[in-house]
Amino acid sequence: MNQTDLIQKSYEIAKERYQAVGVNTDKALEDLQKISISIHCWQADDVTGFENLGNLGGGGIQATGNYPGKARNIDEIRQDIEKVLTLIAGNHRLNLHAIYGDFAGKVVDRNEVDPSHFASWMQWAKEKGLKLDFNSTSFGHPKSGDLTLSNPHKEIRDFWIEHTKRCRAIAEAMGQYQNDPCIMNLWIHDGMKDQTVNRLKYRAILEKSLDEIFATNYKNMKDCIEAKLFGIGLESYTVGSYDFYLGYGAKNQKIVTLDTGHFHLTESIADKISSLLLFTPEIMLHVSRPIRWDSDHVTILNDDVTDLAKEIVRAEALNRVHIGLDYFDASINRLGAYVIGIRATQKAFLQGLLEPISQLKTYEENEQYFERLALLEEAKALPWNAVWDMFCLKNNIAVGEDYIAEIQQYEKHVTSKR
Ligand code: RNT
Ligand code: ZN
Repeated sequence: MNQTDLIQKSYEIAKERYQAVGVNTDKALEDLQKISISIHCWQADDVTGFENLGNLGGGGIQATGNYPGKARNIDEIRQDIEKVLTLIAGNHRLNLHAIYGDFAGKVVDRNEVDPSHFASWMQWAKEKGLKLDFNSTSFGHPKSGDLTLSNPHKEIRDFWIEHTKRCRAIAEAMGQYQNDPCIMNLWIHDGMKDQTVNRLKYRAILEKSLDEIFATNYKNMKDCIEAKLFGIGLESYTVGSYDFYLGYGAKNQKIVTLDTGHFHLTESIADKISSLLLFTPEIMLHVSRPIRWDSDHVTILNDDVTDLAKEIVRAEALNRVHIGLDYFDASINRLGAYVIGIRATQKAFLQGLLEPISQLKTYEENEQYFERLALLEEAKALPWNAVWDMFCLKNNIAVGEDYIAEIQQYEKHVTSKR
């Protein structure tokens, strides 16, 4: 039997099996098709960007590994993303950082960025059917230090306030151009290495800086704010902690970004969804994978990600949750890393869409907790992979592990020559 026939046959069997538990696989496929993932541009080049400011120094973030072939300029990053798009199904978004502007060889400091530096991105994205999202960049700059928006020195703080305000204006221009809100994420690394005595002071400064940044109302962009547990070299105190941003977001109706790599390892990110849905307007996700101290390994299909996806589907919140990826692994083929992470995230959502939710909810309402647990257990092993293969087949993209060979070819002909 050829591959297509095999997939179709398996799908028909899976479809019947799912019908027995009240799940419509055709509907799940339709719903999966509508889920957009915001693909982070920074996996392509280890979060380097295209500024012409010389060697910046200044920390805040770090990719590890030196696998050959990283994108060195805008043309290469676009070429790589285009290749990735041929290996995944669905309509997606591209998430840009401010350091990825089209600066055309000019020196443009962070407090000088404006929408014109992103005009070519907007055009390119439109041609490729991608929508854009955006991020301010406060790391990797001589003025980054340990404190940016929470810096007591007005001059440094104002520099970053100006940068972030400009980024919001850029996001607004993107949203207007693409006729769809651009989601702008704000993450800063601010913190201290050792015991911090006046913890309130820096948080109060950050609150004031944010108020100033958000004073302008825009129609075509949405703000989100991202917390972190700690940064390397800033282990004792993180100004923008989860409590801080949760409070700020609830009070000021801003979207809180949940980066799955930014919490204590035993903390359930899935369980945060239903609380955020009650108190903040929407949710932004950075789907990642924490390993010990590193929060940025390639996303894979693990319980954390499937629990998260299931929770969102169970809460019927797909229209209020923006799904983005955030990892940067420089130790393996970078395009391969994209495809693994995007496919894993889609598989997690497919599993969520294929859950026998109405039966599970009925059991719960009737306090039939044995039945609920039993069905949850059985549902884990239902043939979701046959539905996944059908998704790939219908979208005319590589099925199963077939994409490995395609990435190898691209590496042979393109990235290995860089
Ligand atoms: C860092 C945050 C942040 C960055 C990107 C590059 O810990 O997760 O989202 O990864 O902005
Ligand atoms: Zn993140």
